[in-house]
Amino acid sequence: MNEPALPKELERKIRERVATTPTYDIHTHLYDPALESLLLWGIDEQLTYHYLVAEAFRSIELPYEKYWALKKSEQAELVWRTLFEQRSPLSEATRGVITTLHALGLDPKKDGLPKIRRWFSEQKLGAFVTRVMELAHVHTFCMTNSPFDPEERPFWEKSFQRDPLFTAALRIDPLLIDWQGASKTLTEQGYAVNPTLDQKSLSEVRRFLADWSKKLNAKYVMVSLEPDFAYPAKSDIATLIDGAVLPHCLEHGLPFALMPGVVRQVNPALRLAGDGVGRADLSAYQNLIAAHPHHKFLVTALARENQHELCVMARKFRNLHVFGCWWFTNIPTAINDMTRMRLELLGPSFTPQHSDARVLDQVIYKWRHSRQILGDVLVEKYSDLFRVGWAVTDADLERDLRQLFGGSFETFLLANF
Ligand code: RAT
Ligand code: ZN
Repeated sequence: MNEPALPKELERKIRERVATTPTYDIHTHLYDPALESLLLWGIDEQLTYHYLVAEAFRSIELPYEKYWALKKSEQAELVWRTLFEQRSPLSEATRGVITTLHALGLDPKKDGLPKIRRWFSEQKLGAFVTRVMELAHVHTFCMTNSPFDPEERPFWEKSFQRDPLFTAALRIDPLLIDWQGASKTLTEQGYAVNPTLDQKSLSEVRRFLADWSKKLNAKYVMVSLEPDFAYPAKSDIATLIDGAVLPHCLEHGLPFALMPGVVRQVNPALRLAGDGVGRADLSAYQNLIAAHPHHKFLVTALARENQHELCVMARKFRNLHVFGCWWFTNIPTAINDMTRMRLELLGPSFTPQHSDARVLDQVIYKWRHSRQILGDVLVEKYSDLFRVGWAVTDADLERDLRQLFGGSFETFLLANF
C-alpha cells in the first residue's frame, strides 16, 4: 500500500516560506552604520574574511608575515587567485562568495575581480544595507559589542543615534578569560578594581556590566570559552561568573550566552584565523544551568561531538535556549545533522541559525545556504507528520517558522523562570 505523500503544492509552500520568512539574525559581528568603518562590506572584505584566509594559506607558500604586510587589496587578490582561479570554490566559505555575488547580480566567473570591485565602489552604504537585508530576509541584526575593543569603545562613550535594525550584545571574553588584563582596562575606565578578585572588585565589575548593558541596551551578555572550562571551580572565571555576571544578568533580566569549544590561537601566525576547536566538557554547563534555574542561558557549541548532549541538556532545562550552527559547524553536513537532531529532540523551541557575518554581504549567503537546508529538513519532517495523519496548515506553518526565525529567541528574552 502506498503511504500518503505530502501534496506537491504543500511542499512548494514550505520551501517558499522557509526561503522568505523574515529572520532575527541573533549573533553577528556587524555594526550599526554609525560605527563607520567598523561595519565591513565589499569584495575585498569578503575575500579577506578569516574563514577564507585559513583556506588560502593551505595553498600559498608566502611566509605568514609577508601576507599580513600586504595591503588589503593585495591580500584579497592573492586569496582570489588561490581559491577562485587556481581551484574551484568548493568549500562552504568560498561557495558563499559565489552565492553572494550572484544574488547581487554579479557573475564572478565572467566579470572578474576588477569589474566586481568597480560595482562595489559604486554602491552607497545605506542602500546596500537595505538591499542585503531584503535579499537575506533579515529584519534585525544583533551585533557583538565589546567595551574592551579600543576601536569600538569611543563610539559608545560619545553616544550616537542608534539604528533600530542593529541591536546589541555585550561581549565579555577579556573580562572572564584574563582578569589580570581586564582589571587594568577596568581601572582605566574608572572602576576601582584590584588584581585580586575581592568583594569590592566584584561589585565594581557589576557596576561596569550595568553601565555597559545600559549604554548598549544589550539583549544578552556573551562569552566564548575554551573546552576545559570547569564549573563549579575555584578559578577567576567561576568567581567572576558567580560574583558578578550572574547577579548582573538576573537583576537586568538578561540571558548569559555561552559558546563552548574554541581553542584560542592554535596557530597565532594566522591571527584571527588561528583559533581551533575542541570538544568541551558540557557537564560544566549542566552544573551551571542546573544551579541557576532562574537565570537564562543561550548556548551554541563549536564541536560537532557536543551537539547531541547539548540538545539533551535543553530537554532537561527550560532556561537553556540552543542557537545557531557556529563557525566550523556552519557547513552543510553539520547544519543538516544538527537541525534534524534539534527538531527531533526539541521541536521548534530553539533558534536554528545565526549568520556570524563579519562582512555585511555575507549575510546573503549565510542565510540562503541555511534556509535551503532547513527547507529540506522541514519538508521531510512535515511529510513524516503527514504520513501519520497530521496535515500542517498555513497558519501552523507560519507560526512554526516565526518561532524558528527569531520568535523562540524573543520569547526566551522575555521569559521569567
Ligand atoms: O566565526 C567567527 O567569525 C569566529 O571568529 C568567532 O568570532 C566567533 O564567531 C565568536 O563570536 O567568537
Ligand atoms: Zn561570532
